[in-house]
Amino acid sequence: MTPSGLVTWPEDRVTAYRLRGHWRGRTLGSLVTSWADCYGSEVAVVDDRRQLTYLDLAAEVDVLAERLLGLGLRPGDSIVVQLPNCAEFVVLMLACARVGVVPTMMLTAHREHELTHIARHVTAKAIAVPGRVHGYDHQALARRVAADCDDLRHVLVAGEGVEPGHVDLRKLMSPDSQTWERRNRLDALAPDASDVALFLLSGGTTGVPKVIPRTHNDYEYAARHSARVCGFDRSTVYLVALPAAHTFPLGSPGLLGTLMNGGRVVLVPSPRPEVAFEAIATHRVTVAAAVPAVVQRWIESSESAEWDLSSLRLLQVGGSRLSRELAMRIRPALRCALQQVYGMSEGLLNFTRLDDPAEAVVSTQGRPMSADDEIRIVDEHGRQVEDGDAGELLVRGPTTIPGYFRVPEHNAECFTADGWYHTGDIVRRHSSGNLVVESRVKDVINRGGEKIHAEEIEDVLNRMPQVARAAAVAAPHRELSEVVCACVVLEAGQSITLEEIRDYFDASGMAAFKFPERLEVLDEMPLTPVGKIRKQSLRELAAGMRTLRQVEEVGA
Ligand code: OOB
Repeated sequence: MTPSGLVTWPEDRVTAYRLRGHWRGRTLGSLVTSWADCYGSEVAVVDDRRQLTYLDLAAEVDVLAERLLGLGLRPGDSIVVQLPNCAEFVVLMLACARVGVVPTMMLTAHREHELTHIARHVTAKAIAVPGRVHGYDHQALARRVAADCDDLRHVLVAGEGVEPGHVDLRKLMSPDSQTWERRNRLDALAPDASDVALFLLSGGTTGVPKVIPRTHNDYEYAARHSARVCGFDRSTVYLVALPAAHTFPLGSPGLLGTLMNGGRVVLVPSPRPEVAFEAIATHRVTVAAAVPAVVQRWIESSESAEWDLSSLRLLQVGGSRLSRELAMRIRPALRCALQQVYGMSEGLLNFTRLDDPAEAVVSTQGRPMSADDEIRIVDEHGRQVEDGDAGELLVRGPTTIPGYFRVPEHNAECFTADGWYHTGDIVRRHSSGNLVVESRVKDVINRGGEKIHAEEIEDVLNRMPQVARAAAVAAPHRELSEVVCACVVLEAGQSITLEEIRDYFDASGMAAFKFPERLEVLDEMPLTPVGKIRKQSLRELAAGMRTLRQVEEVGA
């Protein structure tokens, strides 16, 4: 059973995707048992506490699935999942899939503002958190969120010191003897493959939360087919160093694509070079996924590192634009092949292919995974541009959602009547046939791969008593590519510092990666003739290209 408020694909495309064998009618939960049958005592999942074979994984998934039902959770109910990279994350996500409970994937960096907003939007019945991470008390956070969300009844904790009233997730998943009866019972309860398997988040949590419902059918296809494109097989040892809740390491092909092929998933809590390199050396990792900001640090550290990285065959890079210059340094420094991944949680996945010419691999962001991904590159009037010209990318296909969850008015803006999703990315087609991402039209700041909606930052800035009017734009940053720049006009007689702004964001319960890192105090907001804030002028100002006076003169 799927939660209401869901936009579904039109019947003709459903039929086509089934007939072509993309959508197989298999739920993610049902895969776990077939993996156990195929790969049995091979190691499936490794984290810093333990390792699980495929048989262990299936046993824990089944036990947890049944106990989730025992807590009163029902098919279609959602659990907000805020777990770091650990085996419990994998077991919980698959246990949910086994019985049709829907995990909503949040980041450990998220705080009260994000968690409460999203928990309410999906009517979450439970929240899963770690104990402490870097000294931060997630149980206290979960308690505050639960107090603000009427439907949220259970706090599940994967960690030490589980507090009274909270549920110990590790105990909940510890298997008794695995019985065929349980397996059969759960098989009989399996959800429909066209139901929602998980909710992903798109960047911000503005007034209109963009929660992305991914069905079993489409997510299973994305992971399975992308694993084929990326050459995953039984020898694949895949490193999850980015947050596992992000669709890149989760299902593009990520940990799911690895498990589907009988490979091994290694989870580490952070992409820091010393942590990732130790895991690569210890577990003989063959494939890793990273964002450009992480690649930069890995390359810099590889020169002085004493770790043996010789097992690494493929580095997948995506999430934000990889410069050609950085791309060129990957093979000499890390001695592995590069694959660029231009994807989106909304579904479409583009990859450079393993046999693409070297030039296309370093200078393009790849092409769609599926032969049935339809793409159009259009100008501002929605007309197709000349081949090779830049325009906005529109897409529809077997992995691209037909709408966000419970936001009909917003869907009318982001999707055309005939189902094309406006990606907001400006792309052009390269002579190789691959796509190059040039810029974007949507008002998003891409901080090292984390997407931040400008509007969300502006809402907080505008609440500050010192601020008369505010705008948030991207300021360029050498490593992270972009950071948040707050542009403010002050109330008469007021002053403000970046420190004060950051403290205010902290007190508002915002995730730290959204805190402004640059501040421009302006006498007046540059406006367009219709009175909208002229963001382009502010971006140029934040880039230190011109003074505002010059910008106004030029841009008037
Ligand atoms: C991935 O997913 P999201 O949902 O966090 O962000 C999607 C947006 C894209 O629309 C684009 O603006 C940007 O992130 N992006 C890239 C890129 N990959 C994503 N921009 C330039 N170059 C790239 N290679 O970021 C995501 C999802 C699945 C796989 C990989 C990344």
